[in-house]
Amino acid sequence: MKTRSQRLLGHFSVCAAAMATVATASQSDAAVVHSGVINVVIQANIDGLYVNCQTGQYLNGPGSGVPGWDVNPYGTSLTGVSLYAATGTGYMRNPGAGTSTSRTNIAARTAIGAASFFYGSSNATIGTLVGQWTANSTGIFGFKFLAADGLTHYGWARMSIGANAATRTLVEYAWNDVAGVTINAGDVGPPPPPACSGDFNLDGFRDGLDMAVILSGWGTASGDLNSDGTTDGLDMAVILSGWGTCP
Ligand SMILES: [Ca+2]
Ligand SMILES: [Ca+2]
Repeated sequence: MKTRSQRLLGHFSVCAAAMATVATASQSDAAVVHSGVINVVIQANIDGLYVNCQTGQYLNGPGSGVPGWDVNPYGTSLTGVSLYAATGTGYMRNPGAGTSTSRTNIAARTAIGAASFFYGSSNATIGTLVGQWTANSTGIFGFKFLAADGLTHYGWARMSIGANAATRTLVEYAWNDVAGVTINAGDVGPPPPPACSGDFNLDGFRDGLDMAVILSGWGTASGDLNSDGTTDGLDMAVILSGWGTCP
């Protein structure tokens, strides 16, 4: 159980603050917003780690340090990590587990959305049953939360468990910035745009130095830019079409 003051630090009271905060999480053009790999230790006490998915802010407690927080793993147990829920937030039950307990460890690509079952405050328990967590391994929990738009959004977080549940790390998380739309566990959105294709020596230019790599690799895969397995005029064309300074 958390203290009364912590309970009052729910999401609604700080929505305005969240809306006024400049987003710092990396965001692609698509709907999935990914934190990147953050690997932040979740402290083992009654506060734990508070995360505001939308602003990208996270901090080991108290919750007053993270306005509008959405996700809060905490606790001192060696056998399970407690997950505390703000108003409108919930943690997903593993769809393969029974309905009697809040099993949170879900497989990669599991759909997290309106059809999922969510608990409020929940528990990530170490054990051998479906949906439980394993020491010295990494798992995913799905969640929903109210974003600054006041609507339900779905997300996932990857948590690494050490020798016991009191040793744990939040590895990364992602959420769907389109309200009500499913996100799949582990989905980080589309890959970043390719680096300056053809800049073999990474000097920021596509020029004769890179063309030399094409020529020296001619007929082999070593200068292959279009992924057809060989180096030829098609790869030369990639460099010529982007000749000069990389964008
Ligand atoms: Ca170059
Ligand atoms: Ca090629």
